Amino acid sequence: MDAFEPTPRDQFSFGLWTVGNPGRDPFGEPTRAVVNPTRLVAKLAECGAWGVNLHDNDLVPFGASATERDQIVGEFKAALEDSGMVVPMATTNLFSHPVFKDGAYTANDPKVRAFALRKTMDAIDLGVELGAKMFVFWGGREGTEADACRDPRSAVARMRDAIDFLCEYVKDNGYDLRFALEAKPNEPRCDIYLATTGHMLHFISTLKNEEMVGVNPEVAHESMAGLSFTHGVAQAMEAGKLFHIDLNAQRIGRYDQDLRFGSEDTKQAFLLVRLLEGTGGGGRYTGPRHFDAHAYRTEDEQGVWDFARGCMRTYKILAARAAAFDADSEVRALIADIRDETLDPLLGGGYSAEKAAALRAADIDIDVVARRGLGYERLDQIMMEHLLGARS
Ligand code: DIG
Ligand code: MN
Ligand code: MN
Repeated sequence: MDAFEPTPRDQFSFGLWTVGNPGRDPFGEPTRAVVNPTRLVAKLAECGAWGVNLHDNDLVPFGASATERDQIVGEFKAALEDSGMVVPMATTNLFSHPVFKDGAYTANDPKVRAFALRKTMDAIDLGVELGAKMFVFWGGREGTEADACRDPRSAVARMRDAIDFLCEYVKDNGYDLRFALEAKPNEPRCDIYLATTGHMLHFISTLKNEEMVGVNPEVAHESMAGLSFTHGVAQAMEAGKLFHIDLNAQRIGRYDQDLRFGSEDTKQAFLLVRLLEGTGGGGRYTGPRHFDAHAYRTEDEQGVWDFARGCMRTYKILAARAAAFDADSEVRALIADIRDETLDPLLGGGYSAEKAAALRAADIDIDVVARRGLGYERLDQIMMEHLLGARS
């Protein structure tokens, strides 16, 4: 087995909707047959994945009877048992059925908001039954085309009411479950509320049970907003709120492409993996490495498994490159912290009048500092050479 062969220890996971994507797009019909969830589980295990995630209706068709639901869930549990796969995360489809055309939790019609809560409670029950410890909320329809349709402040308030209610539902049932909120700026709506991970981090601070709630940033979504995904993930990690992550690839300025991980902006994928793996010295992300992506529409089923293997393999190759980069003595010298025994004590640990006076009295020759070269060209060139395999 080569060094980049995935193992369950890597905690790679895929949604049923990713490897089960039949290749439909807004301009064309499916190019692949629908694959049964039990086969998806077996094939993912064969590829070396650890976990499989699902929306409620990826497994239990909308409107299925209780008997049908129990039979389907029973078969799925058996497939999990046979394959050794786990279900780390579950979520609710609040975007496919036409009833959600004006949103779910933020819809103007209380009947829609009530139905969305009921559907989510059922999906939470299903996720817990399958062993999920994380529940993702992606508000794909929580947005507008005709912006005058509601006061955007009421949308935020309705979202807060829904998440507060569902946190209490989890507590009332004694479930070991946390929530991860996933942002996206647009598509399928012209504008989606709570558009970026930054918006979500503030929103979480306004919740009654904020300790239960974190974020699930997605590469493609922050990139669609023109933002640095790595910086958004870093802020979430620094706040202790990176509860889950959706890995894929995206070309800037395009619709949500959900491409194979690392297949577009390799430099940013490298910097992201370096951050998550902590090879640069910071804390390591310990949650699932979830690929919310799907194969090109051109692919047959074999191509889907090539896609899945490619996501995991690229992640492991980048992790190895990041470890080599941060072990490189020239890199360590270039990014070593600059120490100043006089100024360092003044810069952390809060304010005091003494510190203010000392800052005013400090001898800082800003012209000398301004002339100092930082060596970042050399640093970035070394990184590129590690990435391109010209330096190890
Ligand atoms: C889209 O990026 C969303 C849905 O696929 C799902 O609800 C969520 C979970 O990763 N991501
Ligand atoms: Mn996406
Ligand atoms: Mn996603």
